[in-house]
Amino acid sequence: PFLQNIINHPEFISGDATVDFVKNHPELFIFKKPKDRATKMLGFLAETIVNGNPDVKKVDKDRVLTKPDYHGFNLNKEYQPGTKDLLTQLGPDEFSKWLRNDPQIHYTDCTFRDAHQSLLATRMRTFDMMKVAEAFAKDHPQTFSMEVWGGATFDVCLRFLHEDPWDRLAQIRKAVPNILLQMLIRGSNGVGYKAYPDNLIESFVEKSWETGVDVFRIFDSLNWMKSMEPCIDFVRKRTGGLAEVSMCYTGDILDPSKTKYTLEYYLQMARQIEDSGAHILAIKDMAGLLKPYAAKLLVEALRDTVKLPIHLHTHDTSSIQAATYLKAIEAGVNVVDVALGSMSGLTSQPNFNSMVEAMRYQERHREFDQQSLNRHSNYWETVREYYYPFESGLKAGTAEVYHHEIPGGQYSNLRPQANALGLGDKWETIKETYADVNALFGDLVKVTPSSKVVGDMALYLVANNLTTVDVLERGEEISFPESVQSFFKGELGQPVGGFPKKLQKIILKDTKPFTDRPNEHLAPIDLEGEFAEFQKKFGEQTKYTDFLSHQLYPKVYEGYHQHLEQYGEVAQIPTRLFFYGLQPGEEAIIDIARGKSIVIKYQSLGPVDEDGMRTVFFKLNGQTRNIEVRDKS
Ligand code: 3PY
Ligand code: ZN
Repeated sequence: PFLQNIINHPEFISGDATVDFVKNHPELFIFKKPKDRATKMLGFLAETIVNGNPDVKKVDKDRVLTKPDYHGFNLNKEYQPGTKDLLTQLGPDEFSKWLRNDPQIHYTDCTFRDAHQSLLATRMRTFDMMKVAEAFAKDHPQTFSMEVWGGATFDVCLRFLHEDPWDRLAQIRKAVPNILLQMLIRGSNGVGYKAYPDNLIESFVEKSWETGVDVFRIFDSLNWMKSMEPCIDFVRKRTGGLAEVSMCYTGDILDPSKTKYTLEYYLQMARQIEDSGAHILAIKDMAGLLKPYAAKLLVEALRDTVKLPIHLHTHDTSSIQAATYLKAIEAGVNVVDVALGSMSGLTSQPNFNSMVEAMRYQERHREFDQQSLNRHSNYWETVREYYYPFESGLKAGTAEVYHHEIPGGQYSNLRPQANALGLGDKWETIKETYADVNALFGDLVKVTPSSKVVGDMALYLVANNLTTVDVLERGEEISFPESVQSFFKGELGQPVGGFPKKLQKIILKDTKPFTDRPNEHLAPIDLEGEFAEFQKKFGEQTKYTDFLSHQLYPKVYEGYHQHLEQYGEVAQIPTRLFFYGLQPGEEAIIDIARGKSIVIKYQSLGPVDEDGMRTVFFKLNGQTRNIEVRDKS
């Protein structure tokens, strides 16, 4: 550390250091004793006991959180071969042909990604997944894939859960060696909200495959093919995985008055997707707008138009999407996305357990052990309670979604965002304004990040008591949210049918918009050189995947890194303790490393002293340990 202190000193770096440099800087000799893992973890627990977890806005003291029941999970059986083994055997092109012709319906379980992204603001922790991942893989080897990564999970892992998303993926891969693992990637936006240099996306894709992703569900938030093409090529060239390319479904192909997103529009896009080298075609119905009879029409027409297997994704916000699946299955769809019972429905996917039952005795039925699916669902029912502060509040299906078209994954985020801005009581107006903004922007495909642009604008208008009419009449005086300006500048690409020109001028004022791929304006990153710089700054122990996290989310990564330095790894802390701390007298056993556990007992809490500090009294493996924490209340 001494040498590090010297060479990183500004005076040393600037070349101004003289022979007296060391003598003149006694502070270089002050070394902090590195804390051990257990002490760091106690620091985190003490902080949570005194000040709460800053991510939990309101604690319900009366809520009873019960322990999940593992009774019946049998880990002593062998893994049966599944789709992952088949992909290894056939390779992606042959696998794609096999899937297209396989007569039985396939299921993708989204419990570990989209379900909690859409129900619990993406807060599901690796800890809870790892308790059942192995059992799930052993109990249901006939599952087509498990969606476990990407979308918003990457950001939330680092930002709020203080976990390394790469580590989550690696752990799941280890526990699930037999079933395909799937991720959601936003094309040129990676797992972020903006365009990144192409070579960064390329490296990201390659590392994702190496760490465990098999199926890359690629989409573009404006359905712009040009923006997805590089990502498709990277999957084909850099991985042995499957490029699943999406068309995001919006509007209603059955409505004769709608002329933008018609059946012909989707068929045309599907042809382009086939030509792009996709292995699977995904219909990504992110808001749950695909009605049952529209699904029949669309899937039948797609089966006739392209030779690719078809994978259907939806959200059950309207609560009739199981009917959509039945119609799509009749029409020949190959895979449907579901979530385990207790994590399904509403803004999440349709119910896995019930879909399987609905298909029983039908030609395309695929056999699953229903008792086992229910056991897994029951596990999540108990665990879901731990996440109660993150529930969206939606209690029943709503046909309103056909009007506002808010994606399931955004719905559970927009509401807390509105609350945070003090607009909680204007929720109705916000939904209405969301629809108005969509119309004003020319009727967009709305999915991350384009949906965020519409959401930001809606919140902005409501917060400032403005309407879309005001925007058109006196937009020159309005300073629009950054995401809106960036969108109209073309930084997310080009929307279907182009930008509304008059509005674009109002928003951009004198700035000239792009008309080509925004990534083409970004210089490639010197990955090797930058990684070396990164390690200099964050330490030799950091990995290349940390570097990629930092490239995608610099500020978020810095926060994560700082938390890691201060508190060590917190992913192993059981969820109830992570969010709510321990109760006085409570004892917990925490695995801090493979085969190494510590026993922590929370004894009591001291009063606030004159400096605003409190002492938290613990026993660590039977030894008294006191931790000082500033009381922020
Ligand atoms: C995401 O991009 O996170 C989504 O889930 C889009 O539907
Ligand atoms: Zn989704």
